[in-house]
Amino acid sequence: MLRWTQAALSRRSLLLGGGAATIGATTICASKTVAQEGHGDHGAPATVQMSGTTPSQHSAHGAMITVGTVDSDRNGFHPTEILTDWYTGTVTDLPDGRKLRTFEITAEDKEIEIAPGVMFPAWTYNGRVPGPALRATEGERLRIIFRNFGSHPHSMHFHGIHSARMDGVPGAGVIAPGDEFVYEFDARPFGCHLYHCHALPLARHLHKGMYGLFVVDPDPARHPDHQDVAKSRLLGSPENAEWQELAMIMNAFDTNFDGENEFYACNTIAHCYAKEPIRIEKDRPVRIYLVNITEFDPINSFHLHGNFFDYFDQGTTLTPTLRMVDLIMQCQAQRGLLEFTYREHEAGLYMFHAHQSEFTELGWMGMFDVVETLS
Ligand SMILES: [Cu+2]
Repeated sequence: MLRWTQAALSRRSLLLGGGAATIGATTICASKTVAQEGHGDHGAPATVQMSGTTPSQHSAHGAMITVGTVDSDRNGFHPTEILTDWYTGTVTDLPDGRKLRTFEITAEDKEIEIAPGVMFPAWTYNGRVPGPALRATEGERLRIIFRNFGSHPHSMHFHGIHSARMDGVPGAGVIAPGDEFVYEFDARPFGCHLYHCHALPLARHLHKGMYGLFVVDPDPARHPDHQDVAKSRLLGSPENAEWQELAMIMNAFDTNFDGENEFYACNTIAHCYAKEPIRIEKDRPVRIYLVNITEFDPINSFHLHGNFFDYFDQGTTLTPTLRMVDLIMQCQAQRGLLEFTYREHEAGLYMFHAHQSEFTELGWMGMFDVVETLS
């Protein structure tokens, strides 16, 4: 039997060479085999293998896509539902007339399936990766009741403005298994933020899955110069209902714990939106709340096919920080809003993916299915 060492086994050779538990899902699907002309000086035809399910969606990247399906019921979360599943907590009135918004979050150890047949021993918020997408409105008082049912110390560190003792770092909100901590602070600034565990060692707690979106909608009354834009971002307003809003977290998984990622994804499941394209109506604008929480690789990116978008870095402005771009990059923990429309396009499948080709092939690629109307 071969003795394999980490040093002898790069992630590429691991993925391409076979022989370990992480291999099964990345082999190319063989349910339908198509012969194709070989390249240049190769006499024999190359073999291109395509998924038998929806080949038209897969061919653009040479069918480099996982085989089979992930059991979302067993995971307890579905990538399509994660896109629009905002957790708005419960709202009550404070004596001073402000709103108090309360969230309840638990940390749990949970094995999840991140690609067909590939199980990952995750640490989760509320049993899912990414954790719930919290959504509040600027100026509210927030109360987050955090209970640690996991096997390690954990915390919730919020990107935003708050006091030192609410920071979720060791000595200020990192709690032992079985304990509870209540974070409380005002919702500010408005924007597209995130929360994550800040227990040490940090990289370990991050790549195990402890992160999620923390969106603070602008209060239109506070932004008279851009009131229409603020209203369009305020969840529940008629102006907001016009938009197709999507929550996306670019993440990755180090399945053999060698400090490098073997799988990349948007919302955890490799190739999930390639297999189940995201349906959007062509006449309605799209807004993506995008976060990069990929550990180990310094930069991730988002590239949109056949279209350009406006970008609001960190979501803290009501005017774009970049206009008419088809690619943005985000360093670790960077995030922002993307806004675009396919109104002038013909209906069809439009790809989006990281423009790091390796990330694309290892799971971070999906499709928008632009349709006339959603049935
Ligand atoms: Cu943690």
